[in-house]
Amino acid sequence: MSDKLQKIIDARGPIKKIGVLGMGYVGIPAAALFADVDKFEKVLGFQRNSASSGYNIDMINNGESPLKGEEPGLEDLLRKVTDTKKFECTPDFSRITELDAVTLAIQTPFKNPADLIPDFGALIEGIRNVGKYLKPGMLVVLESTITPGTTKGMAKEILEEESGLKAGEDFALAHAPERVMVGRLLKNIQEHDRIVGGIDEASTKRAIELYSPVLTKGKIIPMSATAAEVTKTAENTFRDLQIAAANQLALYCESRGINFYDVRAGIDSLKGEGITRAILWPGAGVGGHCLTKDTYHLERGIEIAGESPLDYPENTDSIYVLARKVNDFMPNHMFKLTEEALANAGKEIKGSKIAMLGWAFINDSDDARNPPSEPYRDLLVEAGAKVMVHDPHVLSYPNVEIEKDMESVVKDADAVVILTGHSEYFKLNPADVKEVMGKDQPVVVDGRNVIKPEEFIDGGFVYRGIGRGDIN
Ligand code: SAJ
Repeated sequence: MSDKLQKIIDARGPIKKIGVLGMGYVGIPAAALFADVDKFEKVLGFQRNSASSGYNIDMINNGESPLKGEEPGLEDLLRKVTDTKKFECTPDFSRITELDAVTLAIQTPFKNPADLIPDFGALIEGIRNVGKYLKPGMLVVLESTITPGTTKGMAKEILEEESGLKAGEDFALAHAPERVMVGRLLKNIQEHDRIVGGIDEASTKRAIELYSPVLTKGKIIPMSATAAEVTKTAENTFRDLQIAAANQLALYCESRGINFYDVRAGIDSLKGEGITRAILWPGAGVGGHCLTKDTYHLERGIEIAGESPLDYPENTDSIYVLARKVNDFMPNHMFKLTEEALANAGKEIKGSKIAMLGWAFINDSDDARNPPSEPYRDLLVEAGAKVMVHDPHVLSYPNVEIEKDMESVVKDADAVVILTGHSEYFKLNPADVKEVMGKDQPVVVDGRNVIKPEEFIDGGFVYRGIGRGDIN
């Protein structure tokens, strides 16, 4: 414990004023919840006044959420904390000097996963802005998902370079990764346990003081900054691995002519005595901003900062990277199923009209970051198909027409292909769909196990489904 830092923090007193950099899916709900804590006096949300997102500032200060999609409770909370001016959004980074703690919730995508190069541009700019106005005794927390080693490495270096202060002596520094999912942002922040990792004990202690008041059901799990970085990247990597395991088993079941869902129910039945066989769900692919990149953060973290050389079987791919490859393969498999089914109906992809149902990467959401639908659509277009896309939630997407009227998309289609498990697709009625398609041998391909195959086959459809080797 750096006594010097603890003394400076004690002299500064309890955290009263907080800043949040990055007014997005993580930063906005986090800032609003901080502002709703009685003992915190003021929260500033920092947003660059850029052409692409400057409009957020006025929206937020009017108590409106610029986030797309349903976020239960967020608008009411935003209105409450902006009406009282407890929460204010500003482009003026110099106001960081007023604060006791600053968090950074900025996207950390990968430029090129193949050679593990992340795009830390926006994060570095944010850290520099904090460094410029950093004062002794302040706490800086990285909430973004980052390569293990970044907090004690790049972040610490930039903050010290910009401020002339020393981390762990003059200011506190920690990593407290976000664990939110769209559609339940506030709930996740309040109810999920919070991993808090300081670069030293004083930093961890100060970060615990910041996050504890926001938690309702969740509890604080303290650890070192690097352990926190590995925890976050690993929890998403493990989820991706579990999904890949389900996808691979589904491909095996297809090749063996059996039903994955029977097998899954069978494996899942082994319970009790602490046995859990959590099998996730196969599907048309893995999208989003998290599972598609966090494996590479973890891999990079081992590659660039391994304390001791990694002991791992020679010339052997990391199972985590292999899992990424299996999950990235699923849109290709959807293409193969579509091709096969059309061939059964005496058709080719070339010249066929394909109705894609679902563009969002996750069900009942408008979030279309890295959607598996995109590589699937690209393969169809390349093969000469006419493609139309329906999604009830996604408003727009670069270079893709997203239709809201499902009938216009399904009309005259040779094949209907389900890519996202939106609730309304569970209600698809074979007779209605067949009528709108107007084909003798309509094709349906189910990438999310949302329809009952028998009903469609009895309705005259050629059916293909992920994992349904018993029917395909
Ligand atoms: N998916 C499957 N099969 C499954 C589960 C998901 O194919 O059984 C697909 C989904 O369709 C989607 C993708 O994987 O395309 C990701 O889905 P997700 O449910 O993991 O959603 P994310 O990426 O928004 O949320 C994950 C969560 N991480 C974990 O549960 C470990 C969430 O808790 C994190 O907060 C989030 O990443 C994040 O921000 O890191």
